[in-house]
Amino acid sequence: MHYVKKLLFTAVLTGVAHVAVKGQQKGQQPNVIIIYADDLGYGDISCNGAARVKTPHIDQLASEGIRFTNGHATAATCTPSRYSILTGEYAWRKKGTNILPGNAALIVPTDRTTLGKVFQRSGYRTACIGKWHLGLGTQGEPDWNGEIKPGPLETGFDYAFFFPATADRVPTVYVENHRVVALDPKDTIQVNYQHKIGNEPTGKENSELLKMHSTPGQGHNQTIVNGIGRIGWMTGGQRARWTDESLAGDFVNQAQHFIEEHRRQPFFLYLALSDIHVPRMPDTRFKGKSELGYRGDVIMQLDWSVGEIMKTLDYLGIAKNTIIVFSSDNGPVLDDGYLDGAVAQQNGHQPAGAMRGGKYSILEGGTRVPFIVRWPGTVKPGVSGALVSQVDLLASFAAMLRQPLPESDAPDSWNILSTLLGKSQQGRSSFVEQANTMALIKGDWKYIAPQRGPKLFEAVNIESGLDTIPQLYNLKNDLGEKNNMAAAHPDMVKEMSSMLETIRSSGRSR
Ligand code: NG6
Ligand code: CA
Repeated sequence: MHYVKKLLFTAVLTGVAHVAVKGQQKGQQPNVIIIYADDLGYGDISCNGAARVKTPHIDQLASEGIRFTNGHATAATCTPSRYSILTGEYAWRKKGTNILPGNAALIVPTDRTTLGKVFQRSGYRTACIGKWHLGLGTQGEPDWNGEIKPGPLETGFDYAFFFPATADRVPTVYVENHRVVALDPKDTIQVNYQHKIGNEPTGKENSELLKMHSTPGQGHNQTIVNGIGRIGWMTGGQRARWTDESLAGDFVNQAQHFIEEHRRQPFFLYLALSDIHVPRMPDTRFKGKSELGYRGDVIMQLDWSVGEIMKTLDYLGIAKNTIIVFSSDNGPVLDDGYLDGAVAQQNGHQPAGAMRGGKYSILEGGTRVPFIVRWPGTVKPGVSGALVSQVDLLASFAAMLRQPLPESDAPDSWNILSTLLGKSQQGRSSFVEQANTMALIKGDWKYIAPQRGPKLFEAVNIESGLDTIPQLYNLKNDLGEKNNMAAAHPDMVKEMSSMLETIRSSGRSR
């Protein structure tokens, strides 16, 4: 007994020492982890002012790094923002990059530099874990029961563990590399986005089976999986279906495993968490724990996930050699199709902070999101108001790794490495936002191109920011975009609209 105990004790001691010394080799290129939240608003984290929900781990990340107050996704929805972060190109340059159904073909080019390939070329091991939503296969539907490719492995990742689209879209299964995880070959998967297939209950016909109801008129009432109606119909793959309550834990486990396995070599991890996208169905540890309904609970869950990643780095002794970038793919929404308490229990919480608009909107709430960079010991903690975007990560990390970028690739990704690392307060001088129309930010000014459309997206209760007349705002004095100054500054409107046109027609802004 004594011997066993002693042996165990020694093993633990040497194990830890081993990890701490070996894990953090001097002069090694830093590991990079991008933690990409889904639909998290600027004001949803306490370091950006949220008072009704606490995010201690994200706050810690911010206090140990740089908290950017003018950091952007390129678009106000998921697919285009993710397209941009991985390709370094504005998504509006490429057709078919709006919100994809769950059976769409891959939209990321396989023959161009991607964020993952930048790291691969420098000898990093790369992984994509979490939500994909960039399509799979070449055309038509991918073969869910066979080899699912091309996908992440063909666009820069050595390893991938993900779900295909969104948590509210079928197929609700995990894919590891090219295969659905735990698929029973006798129970093949079929997916359809046009009409019902199979005879499984749907939210529309069997609402008595739902554990969370969809918002009337907002769809989400097709095949029921795990007591939740989804977008799209699916049949088969029973054993392979995920449990929503376990999504966060499953992705964190996979991430921890990847980090631990690659702790001795440089790695790049793109960790695209599903929180806080709908359906918001928190693990029991978080269910009912916030004052804001399930939406607040999954903010706590997201914060927990971030904390687990930070703890893993500490435990392995590689925190100082790991850059973490934390951000979100678009702004916030309360009711995105399910009655999960987000509206009923808003409790004064302002998910977009002081900004107008949110997900789907061209107003600042649409793309200005949490944006934190931490690199302990190298990046001096602070707050930065520099204009930075996720589209710049590709060129910036390429610069860090001294990778030349072909002229034709990543046409909108700017090298702002020194800004991201806090050595410069100067970010991009201009930036294009996308949500049903386009907007150009240049210095303190924002110009929104005229576009017909509803003023309010009623279903989600979010101001669209669309107008048939040009809009011009001074973001420095008017972050809430209340005072349209276009009529008073016709020259500025002319200058900015023609600059936007040049960026559009020239095919590049880098
Ligand atoms: C919308 C869905 C919404 C969400 C969104 C994609 C309806 C009515 N709404 O079409 O629930 O899934 O697509 O969100 O179907 S994103 O964050 O992936 O862009
Ligand atoms: Ca999203």
